[in-house]
Parts: sequence; C-alpha cells; structure tokens
Amino acid sequence: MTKKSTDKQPTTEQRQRAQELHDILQRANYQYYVLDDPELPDAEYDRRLRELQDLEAEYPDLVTPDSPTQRVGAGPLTSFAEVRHEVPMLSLDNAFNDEELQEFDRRVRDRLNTSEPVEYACEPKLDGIAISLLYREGVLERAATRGDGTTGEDITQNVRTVGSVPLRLLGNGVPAVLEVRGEIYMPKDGFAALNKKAAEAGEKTFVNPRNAAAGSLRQLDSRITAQRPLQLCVYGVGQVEGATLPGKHTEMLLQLNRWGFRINSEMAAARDIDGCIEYYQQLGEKRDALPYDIDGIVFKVNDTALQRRLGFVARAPRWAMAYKFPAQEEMTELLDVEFQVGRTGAVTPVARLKPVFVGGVTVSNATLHNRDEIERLGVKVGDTVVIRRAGDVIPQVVSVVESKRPKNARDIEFPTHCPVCDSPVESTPGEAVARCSGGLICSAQRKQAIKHFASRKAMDIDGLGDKLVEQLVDEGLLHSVSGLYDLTLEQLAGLERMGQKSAQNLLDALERSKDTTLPKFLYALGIREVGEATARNLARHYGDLESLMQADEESLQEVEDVGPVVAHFVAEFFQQTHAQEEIEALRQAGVHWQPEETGGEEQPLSGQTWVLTGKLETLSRSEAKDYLQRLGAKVAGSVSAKTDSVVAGPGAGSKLNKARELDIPTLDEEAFIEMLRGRGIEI
Ligand code: 5U1
Repeated sequence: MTKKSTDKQPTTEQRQRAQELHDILQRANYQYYVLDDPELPDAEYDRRLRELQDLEAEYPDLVTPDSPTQRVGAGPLTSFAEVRHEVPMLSLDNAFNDEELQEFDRRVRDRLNTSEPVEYACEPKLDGIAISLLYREGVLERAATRGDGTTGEDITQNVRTVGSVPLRLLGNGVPAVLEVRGEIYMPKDGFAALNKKAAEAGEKTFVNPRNAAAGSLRQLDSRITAQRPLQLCVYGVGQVEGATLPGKHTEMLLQLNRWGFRINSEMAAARDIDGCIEYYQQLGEKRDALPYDIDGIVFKVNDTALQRRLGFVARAPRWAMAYKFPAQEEMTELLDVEFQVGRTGAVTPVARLKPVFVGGVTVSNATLHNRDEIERLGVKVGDTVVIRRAGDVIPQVVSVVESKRPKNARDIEFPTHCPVCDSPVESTPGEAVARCSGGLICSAQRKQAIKHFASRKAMDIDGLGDKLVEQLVDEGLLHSVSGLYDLTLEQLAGLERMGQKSAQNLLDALERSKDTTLPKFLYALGIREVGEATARNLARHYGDLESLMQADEESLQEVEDVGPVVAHFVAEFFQQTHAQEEIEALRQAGVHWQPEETGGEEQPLSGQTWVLTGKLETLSRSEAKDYLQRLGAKVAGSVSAKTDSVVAGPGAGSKLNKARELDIPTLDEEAFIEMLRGRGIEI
C-alpha cells in the first residue's frame, strides 16, 4: 500500500485503536498457531480484522508491514530474487541404524575429549521445506529458501501468508537481528483436503505433503499460497545480533517459542545416546499418528558452547545427526495389474509389484483405486513407479518415473466383464468406481458379503476368518449369508486344516451370533453406504425391521444423516426378493434382537463409549468431553472392545494403535467437530 501525503490523517484515538487491534490480532494468532489454544472465537477474530481493514482503508497511513492485514501481497511476481545466506544453511549427516548413531556419539565425545555422557536435544525431522526468516527489530523482513545452502530464493511474499509465521515478534529481549530457521510443511489432514478438492475439480493432485508444500511456496502469486494449509515449525537460528541466546539448544527453542514461533511439541532432551535411541523408538511408534510427515529424528549436542567447539565438516555440523526412519516412498517395477471385485461389486485395479521394502515392510501389491486413477497417473505395465506406504494405509502408486519407461511397456486395459463371474462391468455416470453387475451370482461379491456379515462390528462370528469363508464358498458349501447357519459339524470338520474342536467352536460362535441387535444386523446386511452410524440411526428411527423394510425413499430421508443417495440404496435393497428371502431365512435360523427404543428422549450418542487421545487443537479436552456427554456418550480413559469411537489428536500413541488393532473408528479433530456440529452442537 503506497502512502500519499494527501492521505487523510487518523485521529490519535484511531491510531490507538489500530494499535490495539494489531495487538489483539497478533495475540490471537499466537494463541491459535503457536500455543494451539485459541481464546478468541473465529467470528470475533474476523470482526476485529475487518475493523482494522476498514480503518486502514480509510487511513492508509496506518498500514505497516507487520499489520495482521498485510499477509497477502499485492500482485504476482515474475520471478524470485536471489538471497545470500550470511550464515550458510547447513545440511545434516544421516544415520540409518543404532550403530551409526552410537558411532556419531563416539566421535563427538572423542573430539570433546570426554568419557562423560553428552546430552542431546531430540526433535522430529519434518518432511517439509527448509526456510530462513530474517527479523530486524522484531519485524519480519525477509524469508528465503535454503537453495544450495549459500544462496536461496526470496519467498517473503509467500511466507507472509502462512498463519504461524509471526510478522512481528512478541515479548521481551527480542534481538536487533534474528534469523530463524525451520521447516514449512503441510499437515496430513490439510494435504488430504487439498488433494480431495483438486481431484473433485479435475485438477492435478500432489504426490505427497512435501511436494504440496514445495509447490505452494513456489507460487509467484501469493494469493494462491495463502489458500494452502501450510505450517511453520522452527528448529534453530542463523544470524543473531543484539542479544545472547540461552546456552542450551532446547532452551533456545523455548525462547523462540516465547517470541512467537511454533516449535515441535515432541522436542525433548536425552541424557545420553541411549536416551536418543529410546526417543527414536518411541517416536517411531507414534510416527503414523502424528499430524505431519517426519522422515527421522534430529539429535543435536544440546550445549551450544560444545556445538561451537565441535564446528563443521564440509556442509554439515559435527554436533548434529539425522537418524532416518525407513523411507515411506520407494521405486519399483509394475509387473502386472489384476482386478479385484469387492462386496458391492466395485472392480479395483491392484498393482502387482516387484517386491520392495517401503515403510518398514516388503510390499508386493498396491492399489490403483479405479480407472480414473490409472488415467491420471498415465501408468503402464512395465513402468517404474513410486510406491508410498505410510502407516497402515494400503500402499499406493503415487507416480510414474516416465524417464524409465521401457519400450515394451503396455497399456492397462480395464475389463469390460467381471474377471470372476464374467457379468458385464458397469459404470454409473459421475462415479469413478466401475462395478460387476453380477450381484450375488458373483462368487467374489458373495465371499465379501459373507466376510462382512461375520465381521466383529456386524454379527461378530468368532473364528470365521476370511480364508475359511473363501474355502467354504469355493467348495460349494456356502452360497449365502443365511447358509452359514445351515453348516454342520460334519461339513466343517471335513475341511482342510479344521479339526473337530475348531468346527464345534465355530458352530458355537454361530449360535452365539444369533443373539444380536437391530443396528448390528442392519450393518451386517452390507447395504451400500450403510455404515454402523447409519444402521444405528435407521434402527432408532423405525424401531423394528418390518417398518424399515416397508419405508419408501421419502420416509427414509427423515432419518438422521440419511440423504437421497442412502435412502435410495436402502429402499432398493429391501425391495429385492433375494434380500427379503435372506432376511426371512436368517430369522428362521434363529437370528433375533430386542426391539429398539425409538426417538423419544434418547440422545444421539446414547449407549456409546468414546475415548479422547492426543492433543486437541481447537477444543479443550474438557469441552470435548462435555459435548460428548451432552449427546449421551460415555467418555472412557482407555480403549477396549467396548469402545465405539476414538478421537485422536496429534501425538496420539498407544490408544490410537489399540483402536486400529480393534478396528474401532477413529476421527481426527476436524471430523469430530463436524460430527458434533451435525448433532446440533454449536462450536
Ligand atoms: N528438527 C530439525 N530439522 N532440522 C533440519 N532440526 C534441524 N536442524 C537442521 C536441519 C537441516 O540443521 C541444523 C542442525 C544445522
């Protein structure tokens, strides 16, 4: 904003008010982005920001570079200017196993000529873009990429748009010159939302959060960067003038935090190298539950005087080491593509790969999702592809290395007929998924339907695993879900690897499963788009199965969370003669439940048990608990088979793992808040 001498001058009160608004907004940003503990409601923040914008529009003289209104720059740039780093931005040496880390510690102690343990600062190594932020008299002057470590690019306009980047520093003792270094990254949930939006708009998606962060920072138009969910986390300093920083790295980071920077909440000090190894193992267990990607742990000699004594070699400090986790992305060869048929007939292309070690396991299959995804990737059989396996998510093909494409690479042909039953494969306009039209004629669909029926959250038939279902169907002993209750001891005991005792156990489990609830039974039927929650809502709304079976689409849409699509699938399901016969056969076999209490005083989450774990960023723990209780849920402290849902925030560890083991639905905070709002809680 340019200032002209003819600009109207604000009164002293207006000047004071502008300053007051700066302070309020800056404080609110700090609480929101750095402390994860917002005090000012969003609407209130927006009102104050609008008030400041209005004041500045009327009196351009009030606009300063550190004003909270000045995050998004004016027009796009034509290129990024070069920036020379006064203090080079170093890289890190890597260790890949405990021995290499211990070797590093030995070198450190040899150089320091000590046999005493050395204390280390431990921090996750974020998979983002290294950045330098230069503050003069506490005001952000310049932001630059690392580049080659000596010369980077000036991306100030873009970095200013990142909410957690302070435009002006807070508190006391701010140095005259302070260059802070850290990482700009994209949290996993923001990345997923960004890609979902891009895919819906038919735009190119990003391969991983790091590429998304890099692409966002390289925009010449900062208005685009401003729409990207980027975060800053700082881990060190470069140039410092006019202040002395604490003599320990961990304390220095806490000082940066007080000045307004976000630091990693997992940061800790380890007494010695064994403590570092323990930290590495613990963070490794938590890695998948963290809300951001990390590729290792950085260990730094904590005492900065010792750091200075140790100095550097080439481009890396002698006092720091990155201990890398197993890579989550690797290249391998696509040997073939097979097509699997799911419970609802969905035909999914599965990549058969040359086995590759990725994300800590050997992977030989990855999903290619659907026909559109094959087209988007432009992948052919024979290609070298990049596979990503993060946590327990199914491995994905994320990109193709086109430069390595062999001459004999061949196109992937999507089948026109089901590979299992040969029925035509059909596509519904607007739906990416193609489906086998064979219904229960198709043994693949039948197998999946039976597996689903038997699963823990459905009829919970203990001992009826996937392999056994396949065996029973393949041997012609089982044709439908109701057929499960006709199986005899003789038939079961005659199966390969099945003794008399296991056969009897299975029959006992089948008998026990007959005593169920209406929600579980509805869920077990495997109606398209009817998950556990919808099954519960349907049961609660109609109370008994007969009323539900007679309901038309219009009536079904009166059920909580049921829209026209779900209503259509439900009505269509119950109209099928085959479904009616199956239900009748199941009831004849003795499957029963108590009638559900309908509507009335019951609350939406009555009878449910929820667990909260990890850090919540928007709600406080007690607010979250209060909301759940208001909706009728019980909030428990530990996860068990009785838990219905788990809300997992950043840093969730063993409880989240247990929930995954038990196949209990987990929600991140955003989904949790959405669920609360959907049930009338105003947040
Ligand atoms: N957490 C963290 N990441 N990281 C990256 N600390 C850290 N330190 C670095 C780098 C490149 O370098 C300094 C040790 C020089």
